[in-house]
Amino acid sequence: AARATLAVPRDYGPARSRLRLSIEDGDTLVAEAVPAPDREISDAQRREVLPGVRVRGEDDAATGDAAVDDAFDGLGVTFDFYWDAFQRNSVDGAGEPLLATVHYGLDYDNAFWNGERMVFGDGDGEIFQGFTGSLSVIAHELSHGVVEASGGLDYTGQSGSLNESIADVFGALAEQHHLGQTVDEASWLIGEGIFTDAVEGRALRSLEAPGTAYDDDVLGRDPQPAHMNGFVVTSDDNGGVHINSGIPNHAFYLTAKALGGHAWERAGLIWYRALTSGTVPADADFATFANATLAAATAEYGEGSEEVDAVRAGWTGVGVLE
Ligand code: ASN
Ligand code: ZN
Repeated sequence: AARATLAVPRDYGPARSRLRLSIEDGDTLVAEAVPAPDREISDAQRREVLPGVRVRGEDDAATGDAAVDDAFDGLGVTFDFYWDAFQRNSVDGAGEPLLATVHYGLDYDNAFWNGERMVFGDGDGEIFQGFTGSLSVIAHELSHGVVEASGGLDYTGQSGSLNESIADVFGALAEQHHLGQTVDEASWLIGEGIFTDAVEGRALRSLEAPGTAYDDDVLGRDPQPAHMNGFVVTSDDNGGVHINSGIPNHAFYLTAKALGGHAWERAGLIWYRALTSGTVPADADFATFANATLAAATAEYGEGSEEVDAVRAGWTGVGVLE
């Protein structure tokens, strides 16, 4: 006889993000309820006013406006990634609607999460094209919401760099998951394709080789370090949150490469478990988060496992742990 269960499969994270409805016949999984996203895209019509005009809801057909439709599709792909990889249902783990505004501002060269929604500029057309053109950027912004819902990381100094890095890690993983890429096939880039052809650069950031994503007359050189010996002390950019994120980004890359295969399955799961463990304070520094990933790897895979070794080697490789 078939049996329906509402199971809590893991002993981490907020309970509401772990509920999973399945129907089993003996040991056979007959059916499983997979949650669906609830997306709403608004158009700021090139003004810096939020939320703008609602232009597409979950049940609406494509609009023909690339920014609207790319945002809609990118949010769906990111939603599917979080569910498939971590059984997380949306930003808050409880099916929170995914809200985005596109065509924000005039020649606006950025995208951001404002605590409630994702916001995307069109770019100035000289340096940047529209920010919805990159799945890793869309997934990065949504992941800022996941970080916030997991207790948050203060957006300054090392905790701010961790916030940025975790958004990059899951931004990259959402793209890799969508494309079915292994660690060796992945680009490890954030924001590939959003520069115009006039810019000497591949992307905004590289987890594989921080500091090499661009080197351009106008933009300058990618300032990211890949090791603590290059840590940048600055008051710009909230204490260099988009600069020093290169260090934890590269620790993740080293961990994932050591494990091989699909990065979200083990390295990504460990980072996710650490983020949602409730043991990472909002003012965590790199070492605190590194130790949380070690604890998560130990809980998930056991002491002395290759996963624990890979995580430790990742953080020692960038000079965060000894
Ligand atoms: N695109 C940037 C980010 O999401 C915006 C910012 O500086 N917060 O990190
Ligand atoms: Zn960010």
